[in-house]
Amino acid sequence: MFRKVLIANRGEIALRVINACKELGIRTVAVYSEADKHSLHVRFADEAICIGPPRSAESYLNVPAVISAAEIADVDAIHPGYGLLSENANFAEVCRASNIKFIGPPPEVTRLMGEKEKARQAMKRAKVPILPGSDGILSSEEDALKWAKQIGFPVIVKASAGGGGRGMRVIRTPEELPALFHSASTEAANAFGNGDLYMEKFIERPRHIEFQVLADQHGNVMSLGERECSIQRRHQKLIEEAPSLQVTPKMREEIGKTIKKSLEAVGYQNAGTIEFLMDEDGKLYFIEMNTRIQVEHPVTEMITGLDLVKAQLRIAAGEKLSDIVTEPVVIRGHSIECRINAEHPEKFTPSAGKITAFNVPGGNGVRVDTAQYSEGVVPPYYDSLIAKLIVHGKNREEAMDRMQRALGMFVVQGIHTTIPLHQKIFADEEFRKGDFDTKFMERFFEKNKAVKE
Ligand code: MV4
Repeated sequence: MFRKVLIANRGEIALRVINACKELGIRTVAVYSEADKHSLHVRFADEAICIGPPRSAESYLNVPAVISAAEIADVDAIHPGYGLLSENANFAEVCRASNIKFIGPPPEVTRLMGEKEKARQAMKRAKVPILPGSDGILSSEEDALKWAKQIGFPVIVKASAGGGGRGMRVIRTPEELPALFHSASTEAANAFGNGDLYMEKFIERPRHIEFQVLADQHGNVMSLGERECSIQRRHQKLIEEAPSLQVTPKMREEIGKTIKKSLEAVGYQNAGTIEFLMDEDGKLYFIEMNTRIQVEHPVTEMITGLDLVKAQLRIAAGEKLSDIVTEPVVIRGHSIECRINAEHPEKFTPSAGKITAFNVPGGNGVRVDTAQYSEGVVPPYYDSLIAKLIVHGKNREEAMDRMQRALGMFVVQGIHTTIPLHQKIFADEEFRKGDFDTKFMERFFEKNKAVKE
């Protein structure tokens, strides 16, 4: 096992990794920006090194600064958390060249999955179901029109280097194709430095369902079931749950087997998530893969009893999956996570500042992952996630009732948060039935006549 690990992140996930390291007897090194001097990840790590000014580009995303800290502290490995450098293949390569273990997949695999169109073709070869779509990058407007006619309108063009909805356009008629093709490509080129687009059949009301996987460094891959992540707004997830009411044990097993084969074929390692869209007929189609630990990993931990971050560390240290997951994985009960963001609950504008009062709920079946505390400050420079409220119950009903109880006891004063929004969602009938898709939040705001912009 590693002797010492640097955590190249901040906030709740930095603390989450520190927790896992402490339980495995690993020394921890925090890095922090000037804005995070009083953060809990700095306080609870064994050592802490300031790596630069507040802006992420000058601190948490500054590869030479992070690597220098790792060398000064003499660590064996770096855990990147999520976001920031976690899916940066160049960073993983620098780690490799510096003889520091990057806790994640090899850079080659990260790079493959980062090129969405290549990832799609790789999954297709491995017999994972994909949506009807273009065979490769669209070479021109004419090529796009040819594919659209073959696939059938509506179609969607997506940036191959993309993610998060940028460089994406839904095209419903041949007439609107030229303008949308060019605006998507320009947007992608500006955002990612690469204007390459591919095309898929557009699903009007998909559900977003993702599968958690673990893979060791000896070629063994294991699927840990799915999470339902359709409750999103502007490509930001708000609520995640596991298992999905729409995935039957048979589907779970079949998709699990296919995933296992496909990730063995690409040489996947460590934790990862395979994203699917579910169409109106309940069929699942691969859309992309995330090569990191995700924000919503706790819901999978709650229903499987596994510790995914500890598993990441043990895998990276060379342990076999069969020594980490020693019993058959059984899905127990139901888990839901609410993302508590420092945001105006309806306008979704960031709300930075000092937290004047902070009461975290607890009790049976409640888990809170946070790095916030009373009198602490939410800086304006970073992601607005300040806490994750996770519940576990014997079934979805109990989990929802527990969430409502816990939301009512979660007090955050001094800044705006999404807590009131979550309370309204958990009182919504459509949500409680579990019958929703990725358009749920649009309908929800319409129903509640809330301020939209
Ligand atoms: C789609 C789609 C419908 N059809 N692909 C949005 C982000 C990106 N990762 C994938 N996205 C979508 N891809 C096809 N072929 C609809 C979306 C989509 C979406 C997906 C998941 C969760 C929320 C979403 C919100 C809007 C659009």
